[in-house]
Amino acid sequence: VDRVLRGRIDDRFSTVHLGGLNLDARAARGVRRVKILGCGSAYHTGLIGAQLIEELARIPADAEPASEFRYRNPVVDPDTLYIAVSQSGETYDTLAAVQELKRKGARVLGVVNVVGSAIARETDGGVYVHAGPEVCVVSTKCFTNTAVAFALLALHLGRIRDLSVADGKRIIAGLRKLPEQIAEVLRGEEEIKALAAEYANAKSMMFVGRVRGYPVAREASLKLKEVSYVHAEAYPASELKHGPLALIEPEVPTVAVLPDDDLLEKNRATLEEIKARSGRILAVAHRKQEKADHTIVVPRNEVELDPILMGIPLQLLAYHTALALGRDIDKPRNLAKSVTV
Ligand code: F1P
Repeated sequence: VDRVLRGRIDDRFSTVHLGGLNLDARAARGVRRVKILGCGSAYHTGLIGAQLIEELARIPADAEPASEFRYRNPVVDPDTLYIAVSQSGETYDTLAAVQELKRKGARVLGVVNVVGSAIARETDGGVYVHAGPEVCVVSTKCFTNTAVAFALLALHLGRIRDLSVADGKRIIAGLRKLPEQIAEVLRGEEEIKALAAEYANAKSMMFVGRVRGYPVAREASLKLKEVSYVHAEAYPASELKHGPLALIEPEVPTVAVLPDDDLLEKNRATLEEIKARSGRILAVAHRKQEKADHTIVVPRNEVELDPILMGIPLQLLAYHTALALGRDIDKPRNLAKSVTV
């Protein structure tokens, strides 16, 4: 995270320097909508990015799997800013979506880790994520850094539009705190290892979150599947009652992501619904949750930045679940570093 922040923040004016963005203030003011495209973890960081852009820059934004977008003859709108997200910069579905957009005359930016990769070359500009060349098959560091890159981009767009200096300062202070807070979460590894041993034999795992917690729940579910091969599902918390509650039983524990934001009470009601069906609950929250069987407590930051920090203990949970089950985490089955077909 230090690397993605380095040299990019101007504290005096609470602004951000994103050298390769290629989007001047006039163009940034003309953006009416943002559409983010990526696959797998990259799509999930896109969901976080879309929320950050809506919250900090007040531009309507959403994310879609690039692998769907490319096949549906999308309407391409000149006032929409398209953003392609990719760790490797080579994922074929994402590249194909970018090429389709370029053919239709769209402006496309990249949020990419690998410098000079195909997606970095094809896009009009963008933000490098600087997660380092040593990233593994399964996105972890890159996931976190991409989310931080989106926070920088959202802050940048927000300050050009109508984000106040005070809010800019608040977000910048939050970003600066992240490296130490991440270190603090990592210091809790032994506790997470013990929890992983406890939950590793689950028949299936449910992951839920509401708004800021939802992309985190999706990513945690994917991470668990990718490295441990434990079946997992992720739902927006309010969707539980529209069907998936039927799956809740003691052998199907739920991981609930509950930031201390204005939705906490609603999220607690979800825990009650799960408990009423004898479901076990592992909460990730800013304070101990009485309804949960276990809580992993993460440090507080600015609410907009919660998804960045809350994902990290769940990456560790997936990692230790995989180890507890004897999986080879460096060579997860059926997975390549970049999916180029
Ligand atoms: C996209 C992705 C990764 C996933 C795996 C397969 O890669 O879906 O999120 O962990 O490596 O590919 P990328 O476009 O971010 O390189």
